[in-house]
Amino acid sequence: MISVTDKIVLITGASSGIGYSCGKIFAQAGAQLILVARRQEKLEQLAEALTKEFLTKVYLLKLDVRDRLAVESAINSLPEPWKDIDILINNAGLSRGLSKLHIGDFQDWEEMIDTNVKGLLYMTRYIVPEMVNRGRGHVVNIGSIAGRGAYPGGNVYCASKAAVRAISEGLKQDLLGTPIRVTEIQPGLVETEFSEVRFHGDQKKAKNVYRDLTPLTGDDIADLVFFCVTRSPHVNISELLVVPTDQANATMVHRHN
Ligand code: NDP
Ligand code: 8X3
Repeated sequence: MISVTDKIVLITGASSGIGYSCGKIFAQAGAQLILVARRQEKLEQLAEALTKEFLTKVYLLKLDVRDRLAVESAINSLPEPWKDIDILINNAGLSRGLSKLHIGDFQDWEEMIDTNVKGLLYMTRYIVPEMVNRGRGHVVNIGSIAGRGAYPGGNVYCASKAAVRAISEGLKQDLLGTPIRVTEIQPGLVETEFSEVRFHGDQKKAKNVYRDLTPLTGDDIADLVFFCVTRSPHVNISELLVVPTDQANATMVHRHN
């Protein structure tokens, strides 16, 4: 196992769910964190908690990953000690709606593609060249079980996560010959703000997704991210599918009544 003490870890989507949990586990292990999201106050709350509990050095970036110029400027203007990003966790993402494709909402589509695909590409494009120059780094992309096959109403979200899968595979190929590692994690059902966002704030619909089953938690996924990045440098975990015991695939779940 390799240590992440004093490593610089940039986490997108750190204001909630899986990204928030990643912040906690890396802070506990002594890493320094660049926390990225649009909701500054949520980032501040996490930063305050981590600083208090683990004396973590934290740099906050209020950033919309869909905005290429903002991403470019934010990464290029990181102060000196923060420029050397060792681990990039491309986690920011969302689903919007569960409509049939032929009656889908254009804005929902734009939001998913711009965030899940283009945002991930922008972060990668602006950060990985320096990893290559320094000869060290690890990129962890949060894909989804949805990227392995579509499910009814999932259409564009599934397509965006299939893109994350292809981008991760392609990045690994393109970085072959460098020591940079690439991992894609593909979770099934994780109870976070994800379903609330998908259903535009409808908490009842969101709760129903996890009804009578035991979903994964953000901490479960953070634990796997941490596992992947702390393997020996010659070990690259390329993809990792993880589902709750109560889930077999994107459409088959076991509910306890
Ligand atoms: P949450 O909704 O809890 O967290 C999503 C995070 O992404 C938030 O911190 C949000 O922050 C951030 N985010 C969204 N859009 C942007 C943006 N344009 N720019 C910057 N940050 C953004 O959901 P999860 O933690 O569940 O989701 C994290 C990732 O995991 C996503 O990529 C999701 O697709 C994936 N995933 C989730 C699963 C699940 O069942 N929950 C299963 C498989 C994959 P803010 O709103 O403050 O910007
Ligand atoms: C999130 C999991 O099955 O809701 O990516 O698409 S699922």
